[in-house]
Amino acid sequence: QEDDPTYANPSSATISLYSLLLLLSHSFPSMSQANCLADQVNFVVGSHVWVEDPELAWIDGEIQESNKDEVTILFESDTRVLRKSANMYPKDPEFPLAGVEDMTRLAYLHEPGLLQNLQIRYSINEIYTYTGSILIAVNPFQKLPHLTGTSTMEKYKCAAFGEQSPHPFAIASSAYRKMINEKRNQSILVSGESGAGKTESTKMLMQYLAFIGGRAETEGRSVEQQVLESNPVLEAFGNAKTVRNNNSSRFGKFVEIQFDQKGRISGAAIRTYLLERSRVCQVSDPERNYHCFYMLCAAPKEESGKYKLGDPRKFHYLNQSNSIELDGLDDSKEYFATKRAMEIVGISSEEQDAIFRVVAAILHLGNIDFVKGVEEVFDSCQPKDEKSYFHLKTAAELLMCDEKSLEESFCKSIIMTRGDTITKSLDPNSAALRRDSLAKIIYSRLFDWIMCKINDTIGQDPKSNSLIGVLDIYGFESFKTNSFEQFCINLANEKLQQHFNQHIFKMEQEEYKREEIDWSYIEFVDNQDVIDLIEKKPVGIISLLDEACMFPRSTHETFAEKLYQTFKGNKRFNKPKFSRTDFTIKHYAGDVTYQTNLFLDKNKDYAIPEHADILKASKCSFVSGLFPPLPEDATKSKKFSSVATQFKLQLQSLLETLNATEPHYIRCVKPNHLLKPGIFGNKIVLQQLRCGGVMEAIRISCAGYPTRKKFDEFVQRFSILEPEVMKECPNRKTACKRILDRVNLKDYQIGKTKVFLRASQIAELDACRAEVLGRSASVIQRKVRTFL
Ligand code: AD9
Ligand code: MG
Repeated sequence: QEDDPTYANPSSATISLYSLLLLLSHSFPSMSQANCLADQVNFVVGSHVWVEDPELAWIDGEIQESNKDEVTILFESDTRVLRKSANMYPKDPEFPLAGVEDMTRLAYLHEPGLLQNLQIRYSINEIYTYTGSILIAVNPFQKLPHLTGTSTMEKYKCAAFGEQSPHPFAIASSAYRKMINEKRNQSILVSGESGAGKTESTKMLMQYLAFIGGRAETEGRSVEQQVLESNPVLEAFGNAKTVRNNNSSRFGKFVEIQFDQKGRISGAAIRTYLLERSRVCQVSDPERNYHCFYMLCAAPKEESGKYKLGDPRKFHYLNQSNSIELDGLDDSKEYFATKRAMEIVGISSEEQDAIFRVVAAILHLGNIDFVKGVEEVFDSCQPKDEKSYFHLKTAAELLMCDEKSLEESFCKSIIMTRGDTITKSLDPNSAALRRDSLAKIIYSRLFDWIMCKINDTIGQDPKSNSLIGVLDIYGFESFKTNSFEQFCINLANEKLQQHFNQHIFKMEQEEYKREEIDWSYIEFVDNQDVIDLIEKKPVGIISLLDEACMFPRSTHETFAEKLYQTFKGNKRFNKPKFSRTDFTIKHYAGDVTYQTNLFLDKNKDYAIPEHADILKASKCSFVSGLFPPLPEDATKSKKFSSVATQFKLQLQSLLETLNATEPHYIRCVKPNHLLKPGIFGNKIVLQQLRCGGVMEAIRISCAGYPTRKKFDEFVQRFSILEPEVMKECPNRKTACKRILDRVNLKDYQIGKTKVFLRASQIAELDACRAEVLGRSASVIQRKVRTFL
């Protein structure tokens, strides 16, 4: 089963976005939007075409007959009669057997050609391919030794970009060289859907940068080693098994590596984004909670015993799922590896102990159940039984806080009114929710602490003025049900997409300038309107959400109602017909419908005051340090901290950083949902190329001159159209022009080294060529026959 049932298919929406993303200008009025992508088909009998197929995306066949409206096509499995208006593209008759390393070298730059190229290369374990300067990386789901290791890094160290096969090392090498030579900060943006290979690619980039920017071993424990070891530490606390990836990063990450005058790594700063908190308390089968919980349970008895841990199946936060052990992952080994990495990044053994105490305390908190209380009060509750009291006591001991107050903080709520406080008893359900919210806030503070600690240890180099940033961030998400997390993730993707489009657009212009041809015809409309819908102040979705969170009587229904009123008529916003609380956003990569029911809860980022007070008073300075006091004068709106607004600000600052760098892009692609090697699902890949902006990049290029051929290549392929051309024109450039004039092509351009052709022109040239070849073939046949 190749299709992921939970993944909505946004392809139809994507097609309608052709018109939104690119407006072709006046100079191209007759061409339909869809056509800009491809070269028109010449329905010549005997020519090969790609035909859209609902299951396989594209299949190729040969035209057998061509009538007024219909064509008969012979496929490998059958023959079909199709209307000429069906989606068809010409197939390159000269497609290289092993594919091409750079898609822009394909004669036909269209979806089926791109897919064919990636598939051919994947089948021979060439998982990396360029599209111009973008690297596409298709996850091999197996170790490929010919693509890793020091000897491979050595190869890229001395090679100019394009000299060696496509590879993340080539991207890192190019970024490093540009940083040194042009004194410009660089960034490498890695994106793709879950399990596509972002984190693995990021680690390769960091490994390569540590390799070229590292010190000799004799110089002692080095910054680069700490930078590399930050990965396993963050993975232990921020990664988990999900249905999509056994080692899924549940946070985004931007690592800024700083270099000194000599190009050696001198410091680093790590920023993380939006850790998924709900996972701490809620895991659905067959997923797992964060790796660190299982590691600690699997630690040697004397260690796990210290925290009163043991079999993970005994803990509610872990046993909601049956997935406990993972194939190929030894949690007890991971425990030691994580401790070693923690030591390298400067986390002392006392601090490690405190971290593990907090992790264990969270598991014990999860095992406190509540039942209705014996008090004669409406809605009261208390811990359920001996076992629950034991876990409450253990959690309090591990957190070094007062057990009784902890219990009360779950079972009672203190309501502040003007000058008065009222204590309200809670029902068992509410108590369990308060328990979970404590677990989540502690865990997220713990994760932030670890990140800050790593940053402190590695240290920033104040003198550094050159850096390379590496971004490993979740790709566009569209599931059957989408909540607040998908909303934030997709906002990040909209912003990065805008950045990407602007960059690709600029690169195109630069190529045209280099070749000294006219580029004034491309107009480009971006996705600013979606970004405005989400984050514009004072009436973007985030502002309205924050407002709803601050207003005590708001519910998700009133929030949704407010959205419907405010964005009625907004062409990026829709209210689904049969829902009163969902809303749909028309994203660049497709429509996504969000369920608002948990939006308000998930957006609130504060510890319940009773919880904060208890933990602030902890005898363990590590625990109390996780809850610093709020400034006295903090107003209500300052006290209210919104996850979405924080994320929006983080994204703003990330984009400011990125805008001051020269970007490089790696688009990771997951070829199948079975996480197995050797399976390449056309539809799955295509959808990711669309969501990842690869199709957009190509569309931008199609708006101009998608086919570029070096003079040499052009003459080689088409001199048959003007056989004497080489004799008469010693200059290749004039030879190209002669050939083009001969077939009467208009509107092409000749640059300094290449011929630039419009979208359908290569097909016209090929048709002429096929005709000439056909004619000469029949002449030969005739001659042979006469001879016989
Ligand atoms: V997520 O959004 O964090 O859930 P990623 O980061 O995109 O996702 P990851 O890098 O973790 O995916 O890759 C998933 C799995 O694919 C890895 O655990 C490896 O088993 C496998 N993988 C990915 N890239 C490579 C590679 N270059 N070589 C071998 C790979 N295996
Ligand atoms: Mg990852």
